[in-house]
Amino acid sequence: MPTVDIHTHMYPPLLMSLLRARQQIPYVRTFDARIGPRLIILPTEEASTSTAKGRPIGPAYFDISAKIAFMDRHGIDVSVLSLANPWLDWVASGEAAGVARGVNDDMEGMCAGFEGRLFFFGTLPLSASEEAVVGEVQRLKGLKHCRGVVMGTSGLGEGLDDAMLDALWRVLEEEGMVLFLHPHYGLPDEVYGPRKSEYGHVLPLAMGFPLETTIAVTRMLLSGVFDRFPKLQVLLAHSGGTLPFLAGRIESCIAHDAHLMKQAAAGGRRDVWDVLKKNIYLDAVVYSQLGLKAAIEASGKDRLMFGTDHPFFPPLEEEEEGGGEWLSVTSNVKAVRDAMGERKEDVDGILGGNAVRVLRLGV
Ligand code: 5CU
Repeated sequence: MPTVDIHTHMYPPLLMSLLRARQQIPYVRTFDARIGPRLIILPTEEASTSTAKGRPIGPAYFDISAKIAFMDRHGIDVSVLSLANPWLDWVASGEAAGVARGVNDDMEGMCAGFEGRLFFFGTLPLSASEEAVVGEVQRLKGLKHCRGVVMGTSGLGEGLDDAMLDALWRVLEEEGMVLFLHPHYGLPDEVYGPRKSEYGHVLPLAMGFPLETTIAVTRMLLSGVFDRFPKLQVLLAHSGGTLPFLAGRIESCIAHDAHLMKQAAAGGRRDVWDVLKKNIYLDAVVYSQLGLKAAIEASGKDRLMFGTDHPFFPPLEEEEEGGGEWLSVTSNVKAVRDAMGERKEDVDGILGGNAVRVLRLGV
């Protein structure tokens, strides 16, 4: 059974040239030639006055041969690439459709160069018209290596419980395209407190990202997206944030809300457990067997898929970045093996078999 990485990012050539030309977040810039170019993407990063703000950006972010070398080094047979955050959320409305086409064609070209090893989730021009968004999903469906779409939690600007997104949910459902939902914006800066700058990226990445995803998908659930589109398939980054752990609490809060229960009685509301088992796939990017076991309990072992989050979380030691194994990869593989124990078939399923089946990677 092949090992498949379904959570692995790139900024293809067109996007890199746009990021290098920008003055505002997101952008790529060299503040100090001795430390090289930096990628500034997170809202929390811009406030820093350091010339080492953001993160170093090297070929792993944009050069497909670096991706293949990384895959070979870690025994990854197949990768499903996605544009990294913040996708095209920042692109002006009038340009978004063209940029999305360019980025998606770049992705398709990279995949075609490594037949059988690379597939991708396409990117949507969410700041453009509904027609452009729907049209790009339909166009992506016709690209040989595209297996779904990636997007963040802001939707059209008002989050994923926005009824204006129904046209998108509808076309994704109709075309059988998986939606890979990934965080970017985190939580408001104030929650991290006055000493946040002493803790690097830990609070926004370890807490902000997963909570953002949890809130976004809970809003989809509360607004009835999964009732209106019962076949919509959503792959949640980072094992669903905290959704598996908090699902019981979400249901309990709904059961104690008279207004929501009245609506539910009238409209045949599906509960979170049903949605988790029929509409939600979870990646296995959670770095511990405890989190994985919660994900398996919530959605089932057949709905969990291995990922690395490459090229984010490189080793701190430079020589390992070049030639050794990445802790961020080995800890995820170990978590899968620890969680499934002797059940080799289940280990193989999570490491690759589920992705091959769900994303049709064998054809
Ligand atoms: O390290 C980071 O900032 C990130 C990021 O922005 N996106 C991601 O997918 N992982 C880590």
